[in-house]
Amino acid sequence: MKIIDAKVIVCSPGRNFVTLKLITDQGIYGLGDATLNGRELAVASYLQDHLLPCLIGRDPFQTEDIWQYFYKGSYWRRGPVTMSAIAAIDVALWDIKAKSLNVPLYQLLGGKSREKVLVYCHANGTDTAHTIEEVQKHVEMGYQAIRIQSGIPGIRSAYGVAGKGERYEPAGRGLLPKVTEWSTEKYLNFLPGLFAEVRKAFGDDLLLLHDAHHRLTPIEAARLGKELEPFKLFWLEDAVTAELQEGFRLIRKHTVTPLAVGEVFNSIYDCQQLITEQLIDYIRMTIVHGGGISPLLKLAHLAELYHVRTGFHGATDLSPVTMGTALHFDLAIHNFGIQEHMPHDETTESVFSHAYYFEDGFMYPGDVAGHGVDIDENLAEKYPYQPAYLPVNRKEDGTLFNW
Ligand code: EZ4
Ligand code: CO
Repeated sequence: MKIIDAKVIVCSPGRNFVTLKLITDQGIYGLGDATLNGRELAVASYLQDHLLPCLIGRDPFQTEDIWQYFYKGSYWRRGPVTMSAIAAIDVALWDIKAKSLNVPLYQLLGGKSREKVLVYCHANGTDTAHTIEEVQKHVEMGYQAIRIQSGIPGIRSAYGVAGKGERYEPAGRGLLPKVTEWSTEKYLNFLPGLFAEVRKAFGDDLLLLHDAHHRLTPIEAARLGKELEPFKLFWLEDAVTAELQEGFRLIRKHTVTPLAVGEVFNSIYDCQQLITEQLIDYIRMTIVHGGGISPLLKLAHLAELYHVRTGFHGATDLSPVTMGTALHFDLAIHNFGIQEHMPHDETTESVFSHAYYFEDGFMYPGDVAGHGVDIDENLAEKYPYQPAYLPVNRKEDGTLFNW
């Protein structure tokens, strides 16, 4: 079998996505996601101009050699643009392999280690009362694990919160990023009270998560982790920025609140110390930004040795192709923890058909051959790329801060 053609499809059905289609001489094709929020065209060019010409004529079953060819062979390693491009190729190749063998992708990754995939959703409100309403809504939908974010008194805009009645979407359309506002002091003073109210309203069984979105220093995160201990979080996510992996040692010394990190990581070397020193509990680096299935399998197996479980990123800027692929991965690996599920809007769903589905708090990848996600290219053409960016964040005095 040979790859004879490759196409990069950039579209914006509700939000921007970059999708790679690899076509073989036997009529079988595979799809991969190459979406990097706010940097979509850079990845599209990296694929189109630099990688795809080298793929024509290759045997799609050689997933490992092709991965190494683009990783080691480029000389310039790592980085989100490079790794998202390689991921798209890798996922499309695994899709082709599974389709050719006529098996669902999870069969190639170890087979079923479980029957269904535990997912968490997002409940976000403008204040405590609204957040509790949103939690209630998601409990009624069957979710057993819920990430909780809320507006903070005295701050104009908080991370992860939509306007009342609107859907939360991280990227905003337009040529300039939106600017949000931040105060660590107000946040730290508010958050424990929010979780106290949520626990009081919903009891102990509901799994609760929270994303601090890289906004704290290690000692601030230690304080927050300690103050949240009575409310037994499933995890505290992205407590600090993680370029400095040993920052997590300090948090760990002070709190037993479980820690998750990694949605911006793109290499196993971004988290090898976090894993081998057991400084975290969940690793969030996911298939699209981490270079694909091939390296993520290595990461999951390394993490398994150190009691670290997976909790893959699954926001709307990861396309349905990544969601479907992640669900096969989650079903197969032994040290799966939880999967983020932020449903795509109807326009996205109309362009990407998929075999995966949600039922009673769990997701299922479906049993069709491959990863089970397809794209309607004619419909995709009706939604051309539109510039859109993640926000930037400033403290109340104007200092640029982590978003
Ligand atoms: O920052 O999707 O856990 N989810 C998140 C998201 C991400 C955006 C950007 O990739 O933190 O809001
Ligand atoms: Co996050």
